[in-house]
Amino acid sequence: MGGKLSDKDMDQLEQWIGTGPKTFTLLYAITRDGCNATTFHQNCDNQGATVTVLYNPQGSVYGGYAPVSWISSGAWTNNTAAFLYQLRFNGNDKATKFAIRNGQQSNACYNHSSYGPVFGSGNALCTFSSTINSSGTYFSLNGNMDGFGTTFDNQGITAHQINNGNMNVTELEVYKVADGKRIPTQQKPWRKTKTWNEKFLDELTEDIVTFKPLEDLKVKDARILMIGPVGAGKSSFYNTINSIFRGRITQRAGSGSAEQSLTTAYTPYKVKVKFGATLNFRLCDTRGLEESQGLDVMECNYLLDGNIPNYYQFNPAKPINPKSQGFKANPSPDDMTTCAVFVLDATTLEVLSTKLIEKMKSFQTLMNQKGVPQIILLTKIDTLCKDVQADVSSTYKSHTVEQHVDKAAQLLGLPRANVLPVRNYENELELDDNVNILALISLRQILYLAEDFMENMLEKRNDEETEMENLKLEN
Ligand SMILES: Nc1nc2c(ncn2[C@@H]2O[C@H](COP(=O)(O)OP(=O)(O)O)[C@@H](O)[C@H]2O)c(=O)[nH]1
Ligand SMILES: [Mg+2]
Repeated sequence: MGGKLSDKDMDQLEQWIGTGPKTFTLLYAITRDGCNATTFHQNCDNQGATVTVLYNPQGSVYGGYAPVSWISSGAWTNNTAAFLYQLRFNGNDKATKFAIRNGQQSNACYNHSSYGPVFGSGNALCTFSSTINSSGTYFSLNGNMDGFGTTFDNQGITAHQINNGNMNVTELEVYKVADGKRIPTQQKPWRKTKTWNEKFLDELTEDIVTFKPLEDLKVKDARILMIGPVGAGKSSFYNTINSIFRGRITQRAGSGSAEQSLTTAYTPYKVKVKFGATLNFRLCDTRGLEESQGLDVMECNYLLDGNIPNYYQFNPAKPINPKSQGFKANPSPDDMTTCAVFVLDATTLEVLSTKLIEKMKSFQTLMNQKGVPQIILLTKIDTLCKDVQADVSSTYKSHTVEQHVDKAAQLLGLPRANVLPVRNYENELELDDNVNILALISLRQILYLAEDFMENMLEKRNDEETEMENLKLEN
């Protein structure tokens, strides 16, 4: 396997051949096997129908279809089904089939042990003879297309309009063509993970259940602060995580599509596992990020430092200040935010207002000053991509999701690795392993960053204490 021919190209060739679904197996490639007639015949003789494909440095792709086996006898193939074709010219799609002319079928292909693939009398397409050495980035084939149009119907197109007037190629491939249904080539994931199965789900669950903030820091629960526009899916993310650990769909955080933010209080939700234990982090729901009336920079600052009491009811008309009731003037490490999560709806990235983006950036400035790690949770990827909607396990293979991850990373100037796509539960009655895996991959990453932050905090505190000691000693 592993040829250059794309699925789309195979579809086109299959259509031109016209006798049903076909599989394509790479028999010969000059960059892999060397360019010489002997190897070509060793690999391709007696293999049945084949297609020869030439790729040139100008981005043109063309070749010929041989309906019966290549042989080394010096004989001509007599067959009406042979054809030449072009797929691309100068990098642009240009799909044309050049069928054999009436009465020319006895000159379809020329089989000779010292020649590579040859089509048509007088060289409609003669690829090469003997051995051709690579000239670095390409092979300068010694064939030609001088007789193009004699055996095959050229439809007014010249050889120049197919091979750019030269026989240089970056690759020449010969595929065996057989009846059968192709399995589309598996797309390479743009982000690698372990295989998605029950074992991986168990491993993620275990990592999260055993997560514990550093003992020395006296932090009981790591606070994860969720920030984002109304309707982005903050409450839904908490519900999704809580559902996973409860083993059933839960809806503790009210979610919906109200114009104004449904969530108006600072709610540091905890997550309970099915039988009793509580996990050592809190997912903190805040109110939305509307341009006016939404969470502002001062409030964000207080949230990061841990000044705002649990369940504090935000009041846009009366912003919180150090004199407000419950304001924690001396927050403990347990109150501090250890990781900030920007929750963004993947489908609205393009239409986020500049004001909103600026607001998030001003929050980031604060976070950077305090060293608080930042993550983007990209929600609703199911409505972005049909493949993901059908099967969440294709998230890291979806090109559409990848593009939106890139876009989100650029938006807030974060590394791509800090953008985590998720698909929240929104309309389900039953849990789904793949939805769980995707959500837990994200949550685990968030907890890792929170852990890094706490380690930094501890180191800083220890260093400060040592310095104080040293100062005392000096005096
Ligand atoms: N299809 C889909 N809908 C979602 C997803 N996440 C949230 N929603 C829906 O988006 C709406 C707003 O979600 P919500 O959690 O209330 O947003 P919040 O304002 O940020 O708390 C709700 O109707 C959710 O059901 C998701 O991943 N996929
Ligand atoms: Mg909410």
